[in-house]
Amino acid sequence: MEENKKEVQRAVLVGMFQGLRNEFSIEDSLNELAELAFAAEAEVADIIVQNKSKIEVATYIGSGKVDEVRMAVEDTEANLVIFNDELSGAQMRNLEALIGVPVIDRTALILDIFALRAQSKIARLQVEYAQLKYRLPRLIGLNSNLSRTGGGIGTRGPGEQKLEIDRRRIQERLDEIRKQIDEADKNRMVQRQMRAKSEIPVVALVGYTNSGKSTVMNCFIERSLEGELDRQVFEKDMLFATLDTYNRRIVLDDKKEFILTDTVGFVSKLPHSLVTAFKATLEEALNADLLLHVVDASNDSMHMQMEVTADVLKELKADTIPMITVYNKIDKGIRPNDASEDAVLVSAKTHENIDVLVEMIKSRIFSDRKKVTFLMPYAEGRATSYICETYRVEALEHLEEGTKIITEVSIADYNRYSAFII
Ligand SMILES: Nc1nc2c(ncn2[C@@H]2O[C@H](COP(=O)(O)OP(=O)(O)OP(=O)(O)O)[C@@H](O)[C@H]2O)c(=O)[nH]1
Ligand SMILES: [Mg+2]
Repeated sequence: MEENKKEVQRAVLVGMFQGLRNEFSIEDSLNELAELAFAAEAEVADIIVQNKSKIEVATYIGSGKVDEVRMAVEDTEANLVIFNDELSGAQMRNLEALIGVPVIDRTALILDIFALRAQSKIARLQVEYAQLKYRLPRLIGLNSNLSRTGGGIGTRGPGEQKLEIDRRRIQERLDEIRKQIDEADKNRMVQRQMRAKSEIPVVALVGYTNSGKSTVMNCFIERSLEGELDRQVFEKDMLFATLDTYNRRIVLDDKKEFILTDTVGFVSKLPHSLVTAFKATLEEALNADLLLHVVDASNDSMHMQMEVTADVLKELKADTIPMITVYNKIDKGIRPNDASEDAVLVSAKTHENIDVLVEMIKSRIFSDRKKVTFLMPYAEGRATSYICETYRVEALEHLEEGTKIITEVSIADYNRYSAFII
């Protein structure tokens, strides 16, 4: 991966203005693209915008704009063009022929950053899977004279040498990775079931990349009674600092405990293949009892970022999990107006209001437990096994009339099975 990396990549960014979406202006969108390029270790040489709603089938942008891009590339001695929207293989090939340097799109760029950052075996497999899925339908579009196998954005990552192997081999590799990912999923499932058994609630941090999820996580680790201080997670001012899911046991001052999960951040136009590939690790978050949606309150694009996060959560079917909106970075002076009782303004940096957040979490994950003694008739086998699997059973006895179970259950289950309470 390293050998050809010395050459600095200088990129011309190209965006098409297609009307306002999510209050996200083309400028904001291209600024974010510039940050993504920076995260992939490229310099931005120039930015070109096309104000047009119609997409050219062959080249995405109009022919005049293609000329403009080509001249910008020549003027700035750029060696890469990055489009803000997804291109087809044919569009890439046509554009490369006209412009003379490799052309990639936002999706390839994001995949590349993930490839650079992926550390764990599972994250690397997931990224490779997403990259191959992205490349498969674009194979025909690749220009052999502008060889992409030499390194650089769009070609890096665990799968880079495999770029030009044929479809069948790619498909075989996809199946192989799928198997390994499924295997890892199984292990995770077992762990999760063990946790469910032990009845420790799970709280997951979700949100836009760079919003401060890992920093919030570290706040909690510092406060945890049973110190796992040595197990702080990586926080950094860069996009996609976290690619793996991290679980930490947090013990609050009243000895109540929960599992806190840190997850990969989201970004606008997050490639679908990545969402699918990361679904398994994200599912960890999806199974949480409570989500903490961390928002960077100091960011101009805060509302758009919140919307993107909401959309991804919806796609992952996690939008029904109770959620607290954590407006972070208020030390920077911006305090959003959100009077909802599910919102809190904090600074993970100065720890301001973290105690308020702790109380909110407590009231949501520990409030609805009720100690109860059931006498479950033997005809209610399914309900009995549900209770035994879901909760920690303190005592269980088989009597003549049924199974006597002493446990603590949620209010919902308390009401649902109230007929069997003795
Ligand atoms: N001023 C200020 N900076 C913060 C605060 N919380 C986090 N940061 C900074 O924001 C940057 C991103 O923080 P992370 O915790 O890595 O963000 P993340 O959401 O985990 O990001 P990804 O893992 O990339 O999705 C770091 O430079 C943090 O130091 C805060 O409350 N105030
Ligand atoms: Mg992080």
